[in-house]
Amino acid sequence: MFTSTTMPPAPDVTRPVVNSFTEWDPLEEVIVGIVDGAAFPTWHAALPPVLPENQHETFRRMAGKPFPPERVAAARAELEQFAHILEAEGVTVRRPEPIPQRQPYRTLHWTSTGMYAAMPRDALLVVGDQIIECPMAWRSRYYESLAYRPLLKEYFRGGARWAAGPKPELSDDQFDLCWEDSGEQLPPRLVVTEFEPTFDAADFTRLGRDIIAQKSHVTNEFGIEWLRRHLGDEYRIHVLEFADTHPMHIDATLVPLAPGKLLIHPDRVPEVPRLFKGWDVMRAPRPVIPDNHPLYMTSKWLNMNILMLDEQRVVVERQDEPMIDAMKRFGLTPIPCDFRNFNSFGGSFHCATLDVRRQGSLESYL
Ligand code: DAV
Repeated sequence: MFTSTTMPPAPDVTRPVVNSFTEWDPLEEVIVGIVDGAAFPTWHAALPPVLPENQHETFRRMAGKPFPPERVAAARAELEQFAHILEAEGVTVRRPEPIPQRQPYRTLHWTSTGMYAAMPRDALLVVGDQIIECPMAWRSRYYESLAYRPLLKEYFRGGARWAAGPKPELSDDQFDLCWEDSGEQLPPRLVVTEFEPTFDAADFTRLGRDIIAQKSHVTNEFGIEWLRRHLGDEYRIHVLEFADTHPMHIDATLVPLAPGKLLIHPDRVPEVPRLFKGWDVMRAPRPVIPDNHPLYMTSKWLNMNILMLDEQRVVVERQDEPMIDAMKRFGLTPIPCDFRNFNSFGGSFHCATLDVRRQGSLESYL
């Protein structure tokens, strides 16, 4: 286990401790999530719109109970391997501190238990030299960012800007309690209302001055507007709509790989958005995860959820040969890593990480 108390080596070039403007500038420091104590969340109306149909019964039955220990152990081992691979590539790896996930907490309106600190990409957004704690829409994720507080404090002391979206009440007004699946209808009916701002960082993808966002079952217009105003005139947030009937997180739909290189979901992005005119576009190959492999929270399109170490090197799931081949054909250098057991918990390399520091500065690419 890597500890987050070891200080990272000082970088050769003085740049802010938090510095990341894109998904592809050369990576220097990254937070990798942990699955310690991972538990099924308390059942709530926000879950069924995004959980796979075949998991609803399990989530209702197992609410507040730990995920199967053998699955947690297998995912933990893959996370360790992933961390080793990143270190071997010259990246400093940091880890959150485990916090109790099954201990009930309460607010004025409701009680819940937690879930995990496996996906830093959802809870924290890095834009330039600032790190933002997201106002997440799931009650089970209300305190998730606490696992990262030792790191946030350290980065702040090191000169980073540290901010947080307004903590949402997540009262019943925040949710469409009569939500029903709108089937293939687009745009889909979303479970989150405009009561207060909510967003997960994973509904945004960064290309320097331009940030692409989507509305989803966790990210509302109010949340996007809060972020737009918070970031100010230096950034342009573009809200795109995709052919995704159950949107939650953009990072298995539209994935910028490098300047001029874009990976898209072949069905959810039937037409390349005009913003990307002139870019080389690769349609993701169909995922190869077998049907009997448990995916508690997502579709199989996690094959797209890659991590760029720079404009060339990309971490890809080892068994995902079609994606490895596609990346090579696209001129990239895939670094294979076993991650299928981690995938069960709802994400892959992009979800499991937060790029705290990359080289580079604020530029325009669109
Ligand atoms: O395709 O089910 C996965 C994104 C996870 N952050 C999907 C979305």
